Amino acid sequence: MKKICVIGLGYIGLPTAAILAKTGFKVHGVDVNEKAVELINNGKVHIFEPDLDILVKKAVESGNLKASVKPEKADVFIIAVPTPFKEGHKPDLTYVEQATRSITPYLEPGNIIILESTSPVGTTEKIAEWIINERKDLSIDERSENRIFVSHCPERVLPGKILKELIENNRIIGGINKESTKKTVELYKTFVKGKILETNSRTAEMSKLVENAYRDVNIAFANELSLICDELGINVWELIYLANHHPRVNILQPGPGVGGHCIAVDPWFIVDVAPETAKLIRTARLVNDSKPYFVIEKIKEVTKNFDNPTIACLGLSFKANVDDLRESPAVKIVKELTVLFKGTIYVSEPHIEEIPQELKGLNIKLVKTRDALDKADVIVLLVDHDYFKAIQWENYHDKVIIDTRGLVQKQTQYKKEQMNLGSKT
Ligand code: SAJ
Repeated sequence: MKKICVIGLGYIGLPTAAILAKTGFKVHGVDVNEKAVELINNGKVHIFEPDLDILVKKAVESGNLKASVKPEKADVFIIAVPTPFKEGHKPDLTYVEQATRSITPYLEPGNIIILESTSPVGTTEKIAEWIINERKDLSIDERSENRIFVSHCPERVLPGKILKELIENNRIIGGINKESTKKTVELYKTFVKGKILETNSRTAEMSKLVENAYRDVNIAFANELSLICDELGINVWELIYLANHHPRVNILQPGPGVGGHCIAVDPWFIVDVAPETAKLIRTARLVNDSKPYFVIEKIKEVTKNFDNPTIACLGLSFKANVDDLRESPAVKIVKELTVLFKGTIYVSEPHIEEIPQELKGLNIKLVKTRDALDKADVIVLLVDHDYFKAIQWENYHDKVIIDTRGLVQKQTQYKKEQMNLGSKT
């Protein structure tokens, strides 16, 4: 194993490619985004992830990482492309299929093909099938001389901590057969410090889906509590803080909804194959998806007494300290506010420099946080960025604040040293 071709240079593919290059492999990264390819070849990055820019720069300068829009022959092919859902929350495997078909002409006996993308059960076997159907000269029979190896090694890294978790997390590796698992384990052992757990491809696929569904269900529990507490006039942040002092209770934090490309998507892949049985998983999705509408209702309620309120929203990303806006509940809320209110909606998002495509043409102005705070009658805090935690919130007590993350309340109502500001999430 000397050369590795990584298909998809996004939040998973690019850090993986850069770490493999640092480990000493020759890495050929592939992406359909020509601008990203050009940036990477110049030692720059097109996404924000702490320290990724430094790592990519070094990898490119070392000569071990280069990017292109086309695959090349290699010993290992890693597929790290998106797996969104389409109409009816059905998994959309278009990108995985396109990635597979793009590498098929370059494959040779002995090659290892690894799927990192979170995928519905059976996808790794499908990849093998697509390849073999097109390349009759190759085989997945473990005894054949022309065999190729195909496995799933689901990515498990947390955006914001990707570089650390890529190395330190435990990994699950499941091949379409034992030999595929073994070959893939050998590769990951070169850079993973965590445990490497072996299984088959279907269990590996399901395991990743279950991990994210587990988190989704737990966040839904916190979000449901926030609705119940609102009805009962109880402070949900204090409630969770207190309940979490039980040795076996660890309730997560409510928020404006669940975003990102993983937790808001993956549980549907389980619901899709077990629609009658996956009742709790489906309900959790619905609870979390409905939370932005609850926030919008709250904003409507508090603005009733204003003639023409100036509204400022803090944060657009799907969670703290990242620039990723995918499936972000904050974006959904801001968008809806432009429909409900005539005035300009002021938005402050320290991690982006221009209004995202989805919000372009709407009555939104991207401003500095200080300007947003000064201008607003109503402040809607949507993301708990460290940047917003540093604000002295008591200075804004004359404003109406809708705090969807409990950040202001935690800072002003309890002593900071008493409250663990979200570190359990
Ligand atoms: N959230 C809450 N309350 C919480 C925790 C999170 O409202 O207490 C919200 C966040 O604000 C965000 C969403 O949930 O909108 C998801 O954030 P997250 O930090 O829970 O997870 P992701 O989507 O960034 O990453 C997850 C991780 N999965 C698990 O923790 C089980 C990560 O390890 C996976 O690699 C990633 O999904 C993925 O790519 O699948």
